[in-house]
Amino acid sequence: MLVFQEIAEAVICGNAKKVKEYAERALEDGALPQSIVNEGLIAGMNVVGMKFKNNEVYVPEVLISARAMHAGMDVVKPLLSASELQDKGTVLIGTVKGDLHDIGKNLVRMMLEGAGYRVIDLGVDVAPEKFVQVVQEQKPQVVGLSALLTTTMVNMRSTIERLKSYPVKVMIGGAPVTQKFADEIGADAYAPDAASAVEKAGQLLA
Ligand code: B1M
Repeated sequence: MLVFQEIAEAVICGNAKKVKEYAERALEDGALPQSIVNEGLIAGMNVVGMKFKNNEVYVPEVLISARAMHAGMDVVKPLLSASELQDKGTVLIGTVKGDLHDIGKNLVRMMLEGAGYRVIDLGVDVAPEKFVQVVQEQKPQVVGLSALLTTTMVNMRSTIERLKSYPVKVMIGGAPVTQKFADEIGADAYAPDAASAVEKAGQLLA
């Protein structure tokens, strides 16, 4: 359907008004809400993710595209059943204790949402006990930890230790984090950027 391509292109351009308009038109024309999400909104965000990974676009453009994607989600969300929304799995995400940086974490959240995951975002300065509490309550399949300070990376280790007895996979990321560090602390995955985080989440949930 041509309108899916138009939705995707409007997401890529970050045009929230057009995304909303095209999503409404698609519904009027009989398109399925899930198809609007998959073939329009997510398809558009996938392109943005690849461009971000290849340094063809930068943080502001990704944020603007994510906002446009959310404008489309607002149109279709009431029509999607809870099961459809949660189809791809749930990711619990937060910046670890002592750390207030959230720009990168928010990008990861938006890219995951754009790829069709349900994301529970605990915000910043999240204590290991809080992650455990929400894992018990919400039963996500993946927990994502972000840290931007070398001094707070240690809290990734303590969070992973506390999550060991739960059936969740842990993905970590943030500027000072490396694959070597992830291996050392027993993380299941490391992602250097938001687009890779989507890929890694897919692998962890496969
Ligand atoms: Co801060 N800060 N900061 N800071 N800050 C850094 C990180 C720093 C490198 C600056 C520097 O000195 N050059 C330095 C850390 C040094 C170190 O630890 N070695 C630093 C410092 C020291 C501090 C304070 C201690 C400063 C002070 O008060 N003396 C203080 C600490 C506060 C605290 O957290 N307790 C502080 C405060 C702040 C602000 C509040 C002013 C602000 C944060 C605002 C906010 O986030 N809402 C801020 C900012 C903006 C930065 C810099 C400039 C930019 C960080 C950023 O947003 N990058 C940063 C310097 C820099 O990096 N150039 C710096 C853009 C973002 C898109 O990238 O977060 O790396 P990033 O996310 C990427 C990937 O890392 C990855 O995907 C993202 C998208 O590609 N990723 C994941 C991130 N999380 C992931 C999770 C995943 C997977 C991938 O899976 C779950």
